[in-house]
Amino acid sequence: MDASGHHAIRGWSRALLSASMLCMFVAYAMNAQQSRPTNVAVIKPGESMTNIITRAANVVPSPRQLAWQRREFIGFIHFGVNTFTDREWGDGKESPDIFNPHLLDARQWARVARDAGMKMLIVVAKHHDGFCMWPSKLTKHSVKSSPWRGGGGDVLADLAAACREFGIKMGVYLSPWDRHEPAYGNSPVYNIHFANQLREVLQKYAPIEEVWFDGACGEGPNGKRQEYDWQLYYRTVRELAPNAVIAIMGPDVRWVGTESGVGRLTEWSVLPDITQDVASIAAHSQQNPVDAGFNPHDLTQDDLGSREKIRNAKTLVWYPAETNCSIRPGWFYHPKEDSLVKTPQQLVDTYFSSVGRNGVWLLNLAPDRRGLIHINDVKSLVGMRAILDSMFAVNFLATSKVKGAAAGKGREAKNVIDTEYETYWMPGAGVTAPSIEFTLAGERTFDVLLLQECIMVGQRIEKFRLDAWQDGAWKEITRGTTVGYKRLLRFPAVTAQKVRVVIEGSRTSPTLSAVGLFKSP
Ligand code: FUL
Repeated sequence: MDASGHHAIRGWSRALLSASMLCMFVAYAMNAQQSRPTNVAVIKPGESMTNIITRAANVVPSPRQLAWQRREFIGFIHFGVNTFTDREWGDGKESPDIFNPHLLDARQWARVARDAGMKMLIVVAKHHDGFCMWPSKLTKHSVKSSPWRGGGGDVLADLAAACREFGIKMGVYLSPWDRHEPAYGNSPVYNIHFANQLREVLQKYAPIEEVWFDGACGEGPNGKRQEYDWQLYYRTVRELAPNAVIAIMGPDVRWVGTESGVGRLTEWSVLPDITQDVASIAAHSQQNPVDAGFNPHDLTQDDLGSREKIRNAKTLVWYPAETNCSIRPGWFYHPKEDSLVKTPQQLVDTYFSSVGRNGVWLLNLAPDRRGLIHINDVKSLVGMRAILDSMFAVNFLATSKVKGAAAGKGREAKNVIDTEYETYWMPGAGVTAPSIEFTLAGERTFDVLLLQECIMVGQRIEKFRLDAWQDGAWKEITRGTTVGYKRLLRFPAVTAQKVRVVIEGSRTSPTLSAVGLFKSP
């Protein structure tokens, strides 16, 4: 994405197989798919719409995608030479002398993140300016050449230790676009250089759980354009950080399409034609089937995964949304933005528009020139956490009587109010419009609805509503379309003792892992 928030799609390559090769491998791929649920499905030419929809309903996240989704809320750290030049994009000519965060305390970053509820911090190890936050052996342009700690500092090492201490995971952002590196633009040479940088980072600061690749790609110093070898980068990540999701310009996690922290009201995690390389899906069916044929394209439209969109798909892939935004207007720290930090209420709203819309929320923090997260940002995060903790403290359904026809043992309606995500309610086979009813312990006033599908089974719900029993009749309170991993809806407060969730449409028998009703403070 460039500074104006527009995704740079220059340089995205499309690997398309010839039609004949495609047909040759389809049969093989289909068999490979049938053995166990995977995060990719191949559609046979001429397959019926009903079949395609059933296939879509059975695509599931890979284990690493599932672990990532369950983190829900993660943080970004934008910190580097731009912090000292008051810029958003450096040009690579910055002197390392300017980098001196004399009070840098990565423990403060990790503590603030942990206390806010974040489960991971993704640190910018190298931004477009090429200045490395770790003492890379592959360039002099790093913390090693700076006055900070006499050249002995290492931001990544400090953060890795702090994340371990505070029980959160670590991810890295490494910009392929490098405005300092002379080899940039000399494609084969730079690709090896970049893969080796990745290698350094993934080995030295293991375990890394997310690798964030941005699409920006500018001119090299020799005026030549750099062709990125994504396949080499992916192989390097898979080899050294097998649990890491590769995000944005990668096959595991998709950019939601804006930088406002607002996901779609209808957010499908199963998308058509993210990869078209059917042959490689077959060849890699036991491992990373999506990687080799990964085909990044513009995914910013409103509708990415409806029936209409997948009607002509060749492949279907689990490709969930990461919803990013910054706590300040910029990604990097600027003193003039100290008064422009999002308020606790704005952060709560963003929680609803990201996590509450089937996304993982990636919130950026920008440590200042001292190397600390500014007090204004800390206060907003603490305020947000207090609101969310009080809002979700009591689920009024936890003590309710639950009624809903179930597929059988282990799929009972009461599973939606235990606290296990793994247990779920599922109506009988072929029932795509069931409802589930709750009789609360007494009359309660609530204004937040939570729904969760069990995505280990797939994403299926297309349309639902919440009704409350009032004055002798069911009254509609709110409604929505997709659910996915988590859906949160707010509405004007309602008082009732009996409610029901009506699923009005689903791709096949739906599941619900959790249903909750809460009251905002
Ligand atoms: C973009 C970059 O160009 C911005 O500077 C920032 O790092 C953002 C998260 O990604 O593509």
